[in-house]
Amino acid sequence: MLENQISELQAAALKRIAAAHSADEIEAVRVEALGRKGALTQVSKEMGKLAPEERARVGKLLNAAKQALEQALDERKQEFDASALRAQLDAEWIDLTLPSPGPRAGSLHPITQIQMEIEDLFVSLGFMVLDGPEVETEYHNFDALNIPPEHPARDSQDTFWLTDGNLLRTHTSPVQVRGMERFSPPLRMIAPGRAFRNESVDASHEHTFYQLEGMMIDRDVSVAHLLYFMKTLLTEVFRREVTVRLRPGFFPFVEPGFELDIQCVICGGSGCAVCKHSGWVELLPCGLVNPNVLRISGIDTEKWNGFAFGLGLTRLVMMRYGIDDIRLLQSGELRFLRQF
Ligand code: FA5
Repeated sequence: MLENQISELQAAALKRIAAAHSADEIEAVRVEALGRKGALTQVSKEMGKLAPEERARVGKLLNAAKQALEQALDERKQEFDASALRAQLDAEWIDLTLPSPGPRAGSLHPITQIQMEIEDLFVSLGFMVLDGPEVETEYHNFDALNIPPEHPARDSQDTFWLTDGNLLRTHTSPVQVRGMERFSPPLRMIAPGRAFRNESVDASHEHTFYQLEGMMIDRDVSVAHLLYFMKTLLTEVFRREVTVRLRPGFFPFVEPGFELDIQCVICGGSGCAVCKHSGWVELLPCGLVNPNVLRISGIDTEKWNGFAFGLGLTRLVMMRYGIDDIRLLQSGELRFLRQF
């Protein structure tokens, strides 16, 4: 009786194994035939009731059936595993002979982009682009710009002094002095670069920021020349009408001196954190070069005069792109930088 049952169970299970479509189906057959509650396991429980010699015979048959099923199950499982692996390899196939896509291309920082645009503009107007050191002498940063040690104007620029008496330049104006030392008039120069001030950082102030200095020395330079160049600069950068205002400004190295402010483009003039709720952003201090400055650098003030300006390049970039917090520009945040 039991022998027939074993043979039938074995035949039925082998048939199902052969017809299986997936590894899951194979596993189901294994559980149903050989599992703890499986059909063959039930049969082996019945064997206790048999006479000893019969038990040995049936036991042998049962073991043979189990072995046959295990083998069939393993073979089919291997087939399914192999075809799953093939499918995975096909899906993940890559051609290693293709050239590598290379690192993702970056882009120029928005400050660099605008700096380059302004350089192109001024070069087309006959200006040289000069560079100067970020670690400056007290002489170039202050004295030669008509700011002697006791002058209160020194206090308006919180300075990072170095232990050797030098300093981190507080503005790009010392490059004016270096330009006058190296070249004789007529002279047209701009000098973009970083400036450093020991001030508390907020939406519109950084300790490290960019300025772009400009200077023109020639015969009979007037405020009209200065305004022409400032207007040309702003029209080029903004490519649209922007509202500006000119008010008197004091800098010991210019006389007369002006502050050219731009109406805040972040809030349209109604007031926000960037313009400190005034509606205007200080952008472009400028003026006619104080004759003392020319004299200190050995220029004959009977023959020559000039204008100078110190554009707040970082603030200009904020106005051009509507960036409402200066700290974003030096955050290194790629999600921000990828927009430019
Ligand atoms: C100067 O630094 C003068 N050297 C400019 C100058 C040059 C005047 C030539 C006349 C002739 P001021 O301290 O205002 O001036 O700074 C110039 C501009 O730099 C400001 O209008 C502002 O746009 C920008 N700026 C100043 N401080 C900061 C700061 N902490 N963060 C960002 N931008 C600043």
